[in-house]
Amino acid sequence: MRLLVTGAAGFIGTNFVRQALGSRRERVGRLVAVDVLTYAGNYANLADLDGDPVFRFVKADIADAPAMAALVREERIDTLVNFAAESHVDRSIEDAAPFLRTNVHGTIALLEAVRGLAGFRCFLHVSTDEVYGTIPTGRATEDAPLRPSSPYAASKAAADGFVQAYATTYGVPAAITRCSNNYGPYQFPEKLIPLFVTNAFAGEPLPLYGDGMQVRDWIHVADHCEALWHVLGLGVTDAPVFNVSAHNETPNREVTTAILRLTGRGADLVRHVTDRPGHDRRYALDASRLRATGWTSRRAFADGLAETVAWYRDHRAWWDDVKSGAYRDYYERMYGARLRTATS
Ligand code: NAD
Ligand code: TDX
Repeated sequence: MRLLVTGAAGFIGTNFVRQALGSRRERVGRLVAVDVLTYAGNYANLADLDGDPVFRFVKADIADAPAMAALVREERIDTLVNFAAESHVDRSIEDAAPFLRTNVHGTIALLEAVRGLAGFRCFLHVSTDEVYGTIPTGRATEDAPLRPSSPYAASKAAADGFVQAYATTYGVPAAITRCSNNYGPYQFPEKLIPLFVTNAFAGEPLPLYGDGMQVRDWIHVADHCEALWHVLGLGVTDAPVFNVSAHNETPNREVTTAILRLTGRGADLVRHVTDRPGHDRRYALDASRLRATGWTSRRAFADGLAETVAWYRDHRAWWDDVKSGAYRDYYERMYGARLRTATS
């Protein structure tokens, strides 16, 4: 495979690239990692791979259409995995514009880059369960209507539509995965689990939105990455959608209690803060379609969470660095006033 991985220095991209050059190495002839290094991208995650003869890191913007077209030709790319995105719901509520630019225009620029490319085999587009909106009961199948609630989710739903349109109209070989909430090493501490784990270790408050009874369907990032390899191995090309889930719906309060136990902290750190506007109450995905092809998640949530907490305990320098500078402004903007008026 001659792979282009976008968003490679982010959370899931990093885990995917490290898996590619580790356990999946025999499948990889070339791996070009593209990332523009926004606040969420961290070159340090990949720095030790520099010097590996199959690996190349390129700092570039996926929305730069000429740069993407030149790169896929120069590197004779046959497989593209698109992780690059603005990925945080709360930031999309502050400002939707970067979400439209990267998640929609960026995806179109990548689709244009591979349209008609000789030898191209698959555009694997990494999407999300958020496109279905809240799921009050049961689990969403791939045929559920798209009802995005946040600007982030709307941009991801739009990008999914463009991938399907390019497959149908221009014959770009493609597949789409929609995964539930990931957790694991290298996740930026704006998302629930790494935020609460790092705050707990630092003895800082845990800002739980609303009543904390919102449900998310957690999957370990390594299980998600294995599902992506599995889909690449299916040889599908007409932009089918595959939900990816460990069928592990858990209320945020329960996740918080587990984090407090694993970090040795008490419930006095929890603050009930003003809820996120438009907050989806429950996500739950039905992954039967992918499971019927032979994939299954392998990591139990209790074990995966314990390992993840241990990773953050052992990588304090990584998150101390990430939580400095602009992060402090973000944190004050997002949580300052809410924490000052919170109930415990
Ligand atoms: P992340 O925010 O940790 O990483 C995103 C990466 O994309 C960063 O390294 C960033 O620098 C890069 N990037 C942003 N804009 C770019 C641009 N214009 N050009 C090049 N690079 C750019 O996100 P993540 O959690 O790793 O998510 C990766 C993908 O998986 C996203 O598409 C997201 O929608 C999807 N997804 C995430 C989850 C989850 O729980 N984290 C679940 C389902 C799907
Ligand atoms: O400080 C917080 N307090 C809190 O109660 C944060 C950051 C979150 N929450 C709640 C909101 C959600 O119910 O925790 C839950 C998880 O929140 P996030 O980590 O922000 O994730 P979510 O909004 O569910 O979206 C995630 O899953 C799907 C990723 O951010 C997306 O990129 C992915 O597509």
